[in-house]
Amino acid sequence: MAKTPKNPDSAARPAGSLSPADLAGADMGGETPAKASPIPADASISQSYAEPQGQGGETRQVAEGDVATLTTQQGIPVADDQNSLKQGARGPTLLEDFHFREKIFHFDHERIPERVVHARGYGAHGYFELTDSLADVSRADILQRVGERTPAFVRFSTVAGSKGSFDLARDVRGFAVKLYTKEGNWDIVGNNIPVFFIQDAIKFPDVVHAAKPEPDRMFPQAQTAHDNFWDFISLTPESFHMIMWTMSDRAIPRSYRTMEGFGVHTFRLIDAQGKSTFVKFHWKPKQGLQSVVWNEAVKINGADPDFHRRDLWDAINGGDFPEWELGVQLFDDDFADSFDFDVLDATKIIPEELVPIRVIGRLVLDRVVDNFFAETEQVAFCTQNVPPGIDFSNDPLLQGRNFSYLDTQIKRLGGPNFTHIPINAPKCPMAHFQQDGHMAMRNPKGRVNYEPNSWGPTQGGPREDPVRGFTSYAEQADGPKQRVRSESFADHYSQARQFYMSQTPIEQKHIGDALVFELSKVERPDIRSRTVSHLLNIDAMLAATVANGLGLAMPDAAVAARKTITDLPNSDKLSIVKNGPDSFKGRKLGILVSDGSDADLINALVAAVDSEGAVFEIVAPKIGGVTLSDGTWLAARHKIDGGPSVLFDAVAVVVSEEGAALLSTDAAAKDFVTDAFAHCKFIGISAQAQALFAKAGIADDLDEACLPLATPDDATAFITACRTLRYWPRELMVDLDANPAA
Ligand code: HDE
Repeated sequence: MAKTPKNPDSAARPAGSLSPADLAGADMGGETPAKASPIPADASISQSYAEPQGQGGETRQVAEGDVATLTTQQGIPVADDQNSLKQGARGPTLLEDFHFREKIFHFDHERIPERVVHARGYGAHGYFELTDSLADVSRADILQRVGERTPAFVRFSTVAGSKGSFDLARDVRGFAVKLYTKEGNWDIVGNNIPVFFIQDAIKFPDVVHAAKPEPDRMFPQAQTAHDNFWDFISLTPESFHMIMWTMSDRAIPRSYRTMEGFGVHTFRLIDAQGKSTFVKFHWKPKQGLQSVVWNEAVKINGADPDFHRRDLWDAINGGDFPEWELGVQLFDDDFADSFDFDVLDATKIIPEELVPIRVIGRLVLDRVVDNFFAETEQVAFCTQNVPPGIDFSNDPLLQGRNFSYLDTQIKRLGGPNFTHIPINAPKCPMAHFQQDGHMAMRNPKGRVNYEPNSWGPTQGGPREDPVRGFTSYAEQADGPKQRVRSESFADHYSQARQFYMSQTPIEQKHIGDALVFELSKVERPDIRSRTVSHLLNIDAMLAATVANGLGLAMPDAAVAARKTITDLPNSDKLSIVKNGPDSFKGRKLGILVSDGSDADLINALVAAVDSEGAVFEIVAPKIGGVTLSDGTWLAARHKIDGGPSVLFDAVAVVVSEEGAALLSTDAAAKDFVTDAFAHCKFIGISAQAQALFAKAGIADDLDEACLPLATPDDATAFITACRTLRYWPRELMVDLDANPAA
């Protein structure tokens, strides 16, 4: 926008009718006048509303400065942005007021349709760096040269909730990566769970309708704990492998930074000779895997519905750039033929123990967006965006997606030119004869807009390149035209069982708890019962736990199209707990303090957190902070009511005797410690803080993960202990569901 040294319109303005220059002169430093309060303390409000523009009122002097003039979209300078044009101070508004009409018209059109699924999401920029060349199996340019970096944009999302829903829904997370390669955009539109609910894309509208709020009442929002979802699931045996994952803690991740990502489908890599190798894509977080527990998730949604957004924003802005390794599982037709399951079936994984992962690169997110709408909301991922050297398999889910994503972008972004939006535009040269349409931004010059043409190399425009161009893998396809599901897709339970068996006992408990929770929200007993009948084909103990938790008579097992294979080997890679981080780095300690807190202890804790590469936030009785034992003042980040312990990975309570007495009278302070305890967190406790735990009723239950903070030396031991993340044995002491007799 043009900068003017002085606002030309300021001379004849009434008091309270401010120009941008006035605001900048007041306190905005000339940067973002629109965000400042329109009415300064000394303005006469009544005068501002009553007096027509340019008549009476004091003249405010414009500060000399580099201030942009407010204009309309057409560039017309605006004199008054506070009052619409009226016939008389109390008269009707005039249609002639083009500034008013343009402003309201534009506001009325600010929203675009939210995504049908994955509406709530959060994106960031970064890069992909190749660490191991795949030139042996793919001709894709991005996979050739070790060390080369490719710009990337990633959008994480939940699936079922609408745009304004909360982050900690029990849900699959989208993990969509756009790689701006030199041969065009490559979108790996994946999830944090490597399998899907359905095998054929034609069932997608049904599974999504069933998961979304029920259409008559439009609730529940962002949750699957309702009749329609479980009705559909219990009639769709192929969904049960995915159900094991969504009922596990994978569906309530601690952070986007602590999730894996998966391309889900089998894709193809194609080499320069046209040879195909099957591939599955995996993103492995350097931060390790971590999730929260369900009761914690429920409370986080109230305390900070933007928990995952804030976490990513803070980490990147704090210089702690999240990173994932890109791994590939490569296999050929022989493996595919010998595998127990069909590699085209998206309800199946290929265990890493069977086809090891080859790490070929790293993805680093190092820049937040400048504008959420322009980038995160308008980014348009399309599964069909693949460069030469990558190709599709016949997975019927993938084939359906290749239609759906282009289609949905046209609806959402309003026309065929969404590739002209900067976030979607390739960063490599483009040349084609597609033209016109809504909002065309990049319009070709010259006379020729077709080919073949005979206008010669300089005027005739681009030409095909049979060598560099995208060539589909020449797969032989044959067979009758028919609507069938391949027999090789018929095993619905074996891998569900393998997943369940591969979990640690605490993770198995969480799966059982989640099923009981969800089905307890289902009103129809027959749906609950039918769901348990499928669990019997997965594991009898799990089915018994869930039936018991529901107070349900055990039904007969569901009729299975294929008998469950019960001896598939366990895979450690499927457990979160077994793949957690080995440090407290990138995680957050909440420190509850009061006036008189031990300054040496606080300083030692802060130093230990720093040297671990973690972060901390201070929680205090008042947001104004506290005065420590040595007289120094410590700023608070949260007032106790707004900083519950669910926001932190671990907590330390370092209060004075008076502070403990004061906080003992406060329900939020007691919740702070009882929740930290119930969620199996590591807790550091200063000697004086014991009184708070006693008042909260848990002093006698404190265990080995509740560490004393008696002297500054204890701080390092405490932070070292926090590396373990959670002290799971405690859960068995604090949860009714852990007691089989209950
Ligand atoms: Fe999507 N999916 N999907 N999906 N999906 C969309 O595209 C669709 C599926 C995934 O951050 C939509 O731009 C069909 C599997 C992610 O912008 C839509 C089928 C996987 C995102 C669509 C699937 C995904 C979407 C909605 C069944 C994991 C968010 C808005 C065949 C591999 C991308 C949009 C972002 C978004 C269709 C199944 C992942 C409607 C038809 C399986 C991460 O086109």
